[in-house]
Amino acid sequence: MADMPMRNIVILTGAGISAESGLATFRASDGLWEDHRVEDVATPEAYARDPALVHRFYDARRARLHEVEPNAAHLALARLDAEWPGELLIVTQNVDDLHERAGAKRLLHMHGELNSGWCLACDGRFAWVGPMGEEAECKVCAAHGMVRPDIVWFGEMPYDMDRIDEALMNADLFVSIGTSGAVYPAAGFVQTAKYRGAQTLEINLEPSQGSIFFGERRYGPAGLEVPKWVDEMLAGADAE
Ligand code: BV8
Repeated sequence: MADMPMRNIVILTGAGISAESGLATFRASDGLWEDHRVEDVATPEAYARDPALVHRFYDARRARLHEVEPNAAHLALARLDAEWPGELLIVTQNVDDLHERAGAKRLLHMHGELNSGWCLACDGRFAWVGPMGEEAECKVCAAHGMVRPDIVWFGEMPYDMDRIDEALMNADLFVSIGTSGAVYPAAGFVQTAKYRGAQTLEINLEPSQGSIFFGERRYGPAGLEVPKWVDEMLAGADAE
C-alpha cells in the first residue's frame, strides 16, 4: 500500500465474503433460486404478485443463517474494526448476520437484513427470527399480514446512503471484498472514493465488473486474503 497514512477506511462487502461460510452467492448459482432469477424475486412487483413465493425465498435464507458460522474473513474484519485507530465503516450488501456474529460494530446493511421485519401498516421495523409468511403479526402495531422482509429490493432505495456518501467523501482507503460489482449504487462507490483521492483495493475470487477502477487488486478466497490484509494494516498501524 502507498505510504499515505490510511486513517479513514470504508470497506464494502458482498456475497463472496460469506461464500466460505456456506451461503450461496447470487451469481455462482447463476442467480437462480427454485428456477427463478433473483432479480425477479427480489422486487416489490414480485412481492405484490406472489407474496407467498417471496416469503418462501426469504424464510429459507433466514433459516439457513442458523446453519452457518462467520468465517476467517468476517473475523478478521471484526478485529480490524476493534483495533483500527482511525475511522472505519463496513458497508455490507449482504442481508446475513455474519459480520455482527463475528463481532463487527462499525457496520451498516445497505440492503437490509434477513433478521428484520418491516410493517407496511405502521412503518415499524423490528427484529424477526423464524418464518415470516403472509400472516405475520407486526410487533409494533399488531397488524396481521402487513409484515414484509426488511430487505432493499431492486428498484428500492438502499439504506443509509447519506452516511455512506459521507464516509466515502472522507475515506483515505476504499476496500471492496467479495462482490461482483454488478449492482448499483454499491458498484459505483469505488469511483466516488477514487474521485476523492482515496486508495482503492479489490479483494475477490476473480476480477469484478469494476476491477479496472481499483488501484490494487488481490485475487483469492476471502478467508485467506482478508486476514492477510488485516494483519498488514494492523502491523502498519502499530508502526505509526
Ligand atoms: C436503486 C438484497 C434507485 C436482496 C440486493 C441498469 C444499469 C444500472 C443500474 C440499474 C439498471 N437497471 C436497474 C438498475 C438499478 C439496480 C441495479 O443495479 N440493477 C443491476 C442488476 C443492473 N439497482 C437497484 O435497483 C438498487 N436501487 O437503484 O434504487 C432509486 C433511486 C431513487 C429512489 C428509489 C430508488 C437496489 C439494489 C439492491 C437489490 N438488493 N440484495 C437479497 O439479498 O435478496 S442486490 C444483491 O445483488 C446483493 O445485495 C448485491 O448488492 C448484489 C450483487 O451481489 P454480490 O454481493 O456482488 O454477489 P455476487 O454473487 O454478484 O458476486 C459475488 C462475488 O464474490 C463474485 O465476484 C465472486 O467471484 C466472489 N466470490 C465468490 N466466492 C468468493 C468470492 N470472493 C472471495 N472469496 C470467496 N470465497
